[in-house]
Amino acid sequence: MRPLKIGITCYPSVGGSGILATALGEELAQRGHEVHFISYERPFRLHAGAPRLHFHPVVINDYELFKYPDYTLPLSVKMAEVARDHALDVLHVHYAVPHATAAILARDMLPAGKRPRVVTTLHGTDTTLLGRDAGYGPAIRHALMQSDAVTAVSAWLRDETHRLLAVDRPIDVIHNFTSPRAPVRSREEVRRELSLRDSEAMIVHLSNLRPVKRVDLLLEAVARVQPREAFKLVILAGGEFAPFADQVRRLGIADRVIVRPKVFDVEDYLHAADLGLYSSESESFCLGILEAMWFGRPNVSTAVGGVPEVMIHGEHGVLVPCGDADGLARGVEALLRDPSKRETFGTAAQSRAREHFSADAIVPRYEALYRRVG
Ligand code: GMT
Repeated sequence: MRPLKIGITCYPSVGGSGILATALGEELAQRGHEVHFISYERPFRLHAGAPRLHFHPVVINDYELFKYPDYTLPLSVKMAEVARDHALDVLHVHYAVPHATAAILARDMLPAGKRPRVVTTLHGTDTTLLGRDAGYGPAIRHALMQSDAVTAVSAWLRDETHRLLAVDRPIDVIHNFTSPRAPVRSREEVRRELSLRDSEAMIVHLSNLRPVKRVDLLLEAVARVQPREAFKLVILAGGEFAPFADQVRRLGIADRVIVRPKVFDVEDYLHAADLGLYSSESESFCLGILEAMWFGRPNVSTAVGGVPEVMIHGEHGVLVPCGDADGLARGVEALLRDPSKRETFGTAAQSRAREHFSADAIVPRYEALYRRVG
């Protein structure tokens, strides 16, 4: 079958949807397709120089008439331009707001026969947060109904979208995947950089620190873990940690928490970690959990949203009720005091990640979808 020409739009900033979209674009290009990223900045994990991968920046003009700079219109114009100039088969947008609306507008700007198919992938708060907002919900619903295909990164998110947005059309579930690079530094080198004692386990948390991640609960849980000198929490921060500094001091855990902002070599830290810890109040999937699983690490997490589709309680780690700081602390303690349980969970987690959530398991699902709507 002939290779496809695929436009991808996503948020280029640190977040799961941009990470997934970037990895998908790179995998599609490696599989012979021509991939065009369209966004206001180059996606932060997009490696330079890969063949068949292109980046088209969207220029936003801040006219004094506008109280707020508009992104949707210049994005739609750039989408139409790239679709026309490169004869795109598909425009695949990640995170519905405002990408799906811009794509529908771009498609409508083009003459019949020159219009790309629009595939919208829902990632989470586009439905669960913005979908509930009366100022966004109807526009999101319209864009989803007008898309040629809609996917969600978990069955939970699919169901939430049907429920919250009354979207009466099929939504395909295509789970996220991860295709991490091999770690560059050894476990020992990373632990040395972090000044971890041999007796200290490394708990890792990767996130953009947005409110939905409940970093306050994460810190509360960590403060309850005993013995307190048995671990360090390493936060790979994709957002500002400063708002949590007072809580760290108040809980007396400043010597237990290490923050590394804007880390790009996450693989080194995941490989060096002993377990992952997540406390979100909502997650359509939680890529951070999957990334730790890929490296054979168990996770302790709140059992919210699509997380139980990623890891199974008692097989790949520990799941506790949403908001349960004590439950998270007890889960961490159970894994810290039992290395063989960590090993068993980690091995099963790695097998699950590499079998169900690898690029080879997932990317062909997107390729088949593109050809189905094409
Ligand atoms: O929905 C968001 O908050 C944005 C997105 C992001 O960029 O961080 O996170 C969502 O997409 C990720 C990739 O599909 C999922 O792993 C996250 O669970 C999901 N976040 C939420 O649902 C809160």
